Amino acid sequence: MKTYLITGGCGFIGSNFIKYLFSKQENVFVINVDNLTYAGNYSNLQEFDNNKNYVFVRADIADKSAIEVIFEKYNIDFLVNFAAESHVDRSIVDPETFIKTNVLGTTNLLNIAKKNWMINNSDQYLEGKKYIQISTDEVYGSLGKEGLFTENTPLDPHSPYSASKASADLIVKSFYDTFKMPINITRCSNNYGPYQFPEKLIPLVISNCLNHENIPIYGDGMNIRDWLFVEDHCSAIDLVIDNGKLGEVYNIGGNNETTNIEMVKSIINYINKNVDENVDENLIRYVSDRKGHDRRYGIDASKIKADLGWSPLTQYSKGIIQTINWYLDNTDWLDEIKNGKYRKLAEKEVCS
Ligand code: NAD
Ligand code: TDX
Repeated sequence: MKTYLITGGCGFIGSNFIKYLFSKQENVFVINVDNLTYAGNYSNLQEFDNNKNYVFVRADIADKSAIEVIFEKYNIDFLVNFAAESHVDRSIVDPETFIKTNVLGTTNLLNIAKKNWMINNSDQYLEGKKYIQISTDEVYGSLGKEGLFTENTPLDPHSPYSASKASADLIVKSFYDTFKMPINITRCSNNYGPYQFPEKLIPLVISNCLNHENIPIYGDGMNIRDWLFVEDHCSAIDLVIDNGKLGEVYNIGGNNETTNIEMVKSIINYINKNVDENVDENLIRYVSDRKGHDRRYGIDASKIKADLGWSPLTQYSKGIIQTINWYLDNTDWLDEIKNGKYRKLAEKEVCS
């Protein structure tokens, strides 16, 4: 039985990852630490309420005593850090919150994991322990028309969000270089799928289509993102946890680049044909560009493919339809997430 401390498990990718873990093997114990910010939804994992191998703890990853108590109580094998402030637009308005969680929170987790896993202040660690930092392709900055990000591309973040993630990556790396702490860092491209907060482009477009609201396109709509179905991200992380070589960074991506406007139009057209003929491209509104807007992301995932045998299973054309249909089937989730009902429920009912 392996014990996973998952942080940020009530968010988009974390909740998909916990579902993935339990679907793949029953022989796991999961402690989900999440402080339920606006982006965290306790209800995403309510199906595990009565699972004896699942524990939810409401805590901030930057809270020393809360994290220490968890390490005292449980014999943690893997710490997988998903917890983060994750929205670029919010980081432009309020950078400090991003530094607190993404940089100081990560440092706190590293310090406490090191203290608990290191043997007698040496470079030796208890067998089988590992810290995995869930990072992003945004740390590499922006690409021109040609080329892809490899693990050796220099870090060149532009937004306070990506700068905070790059800072965290460097702190994680420093714990490997200085203390030989067992770590991996993963850097993934844009994810899409169920349970994504509707401030991010894909669920925002679906939600606005359903409500006949305008769809804001930043700048000329020609920025390019490399989309990966969230379950394929989860399978890659799972492989890195089990087989990633200590100290290594692994890029993860779907080799599926598209311009924002092309992607938005394809969603609108699918909804027009299959759901509501009153939804059409007239909803699109070109608005001022995001400050510091990265033009193009594209991941070279050849290292994780060659070294760990990973490959994505979901084609974008199928994954996007599956995703649109998930939001259509879960309009209650969309409505209630917007008014924060699930978070309020958790505040009342969940112990910390
Ligand atoms: P999200 O915003 O949906 O979820 C973040 C979760 O972390 C929420 O449940 C929130 O409550 C929790 N959280 C925030 N601050 C916390 C704190 N101080 N203490 C405890 N919990 C806290 O984010 P996501 O899209 O699921 O992203 C998860 C991770 O993956 C992030 O680290 C992000 O940088 C990275 N990532 C995301 C994408 C993407 O496309 N969404 C791509 C690559 C990497
Ligand atoms: O209303 C919008 N209009 C628009 O044109 C929004 C919300 C976004 N956009 C553009 C900006 C980006 O070019 O769409 C693209 C995607 O935007 P987001 O969904 O905000 O994602 P992005 O900024 O690319 O970052 C995402 O992927 C990498 C996640 O939010 C990050 O957490 C992850 O690290």
